[in-house]
Amino acid sequence: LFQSVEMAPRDPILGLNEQFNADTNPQKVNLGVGVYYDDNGKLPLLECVQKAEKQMMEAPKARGYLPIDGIAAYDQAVRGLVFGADSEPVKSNRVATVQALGGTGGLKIGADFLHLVSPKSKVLISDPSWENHRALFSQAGFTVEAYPYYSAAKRGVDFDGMLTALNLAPEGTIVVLHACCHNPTGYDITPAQWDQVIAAVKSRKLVPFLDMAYQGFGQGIAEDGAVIGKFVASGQDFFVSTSFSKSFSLYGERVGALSVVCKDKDEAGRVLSQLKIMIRTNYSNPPTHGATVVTTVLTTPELRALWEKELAGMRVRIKQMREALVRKLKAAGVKEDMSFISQQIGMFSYSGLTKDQMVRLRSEFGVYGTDTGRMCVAALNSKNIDHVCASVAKVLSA
Ligand code: PLP
Ligand code: TYF
Repeated sequence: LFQSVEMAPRDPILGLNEQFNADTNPQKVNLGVGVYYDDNGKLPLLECVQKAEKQMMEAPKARGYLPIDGIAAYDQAVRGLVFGADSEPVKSNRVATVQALGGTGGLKIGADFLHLVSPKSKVLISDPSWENHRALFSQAGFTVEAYPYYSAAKRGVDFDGMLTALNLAPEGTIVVLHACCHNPTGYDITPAQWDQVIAAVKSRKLVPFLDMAYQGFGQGIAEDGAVIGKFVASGQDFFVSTSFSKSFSLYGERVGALSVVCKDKDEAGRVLSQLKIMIRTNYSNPPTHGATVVTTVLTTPELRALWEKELAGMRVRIKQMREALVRKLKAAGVKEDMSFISQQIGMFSYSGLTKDQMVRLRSEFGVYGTDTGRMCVAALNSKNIDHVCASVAKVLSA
């Protein structure tokens, strides 16, 4: 049975971790995977999470099966965060939300459901995008193509290219959009450009699928979520996947969600019933711990305020690292203008370095980024940044 099974390629990002772990260079720095580390290079355990867990331990609960769509209070808290508790679609009960296994789980439930209702549609992802977008929608049975997004020449978004591609897409095409903090480039479109994208998507009758994995890492929780309000105002049906992996530093708990904005309550009820089948046939129902933590934090005013403060702390530290990177690269002798790094947003920087340069960074200096030149700025700290800057300067100078 397995004789002809071929070895699958490693995940280009997660595979780097294995290589990093095996590296004996004492100065090694992992800027590969998109994970936020604090200034001591440690994965943070947020105080709001610790307090919520303490509260949960004080009144321990048995762990029965959860409903298929997850903890009701969690789904409600997600709707409140993503759309606003008093927003029209939430008040009208026309948003179907299910708890999911991370943002990836939300995307996959959405992809499986879309394949059920619209199997012939094509999926468009950004060029480049988080590679799992392509893999996941392909695995769900779709043909996946890309719309132009990043222009190396412009060091920014090829917005004309993006808009042209959307305007040429056949009706029903599913368009995956990064709600904020574009992965991998670090370049977002402006609010005015969002208006144009939304108008194009609506007039071409495309199906928008917003991936929100970094809410709070750009400008702020509300600012980063503003695009959702714009889609609601445009009066379209759309999908939103939510991830709390980064914003709660709860990577391993797999806490996320999928929300589908429908025309009315009746439609949302029918959509929810189908989403539940997708879940039921995959893993029956989701786990309790992470979602209970997030619900406790989001619904307890002091913990919510603490979370917002801690998330702001992560956001501000990343911005400081971007500025330090620009300054220290210059001080290390880099002639090119690297100020674009502080115009980028979120956890990543597309550095503009070539594959050969990235390979040299790894093999000669123990500095790990992806072959595409992406570096996770959120893994820089006051102790490793000088080594990173000196290494980049050496690689760029020869
Ligand atoms: N979408 C994007 C753009 C991401 O960068 C990530 C990162 O992991 C995810 C989705 C998946 O999030 P999660 O780890 O919660 O599944
Ligand atoms: O882009 C990243 O680095 C994160 C983490 O298959 C990640 O989104 C990377 C690859 C992957 C799953 C998560």
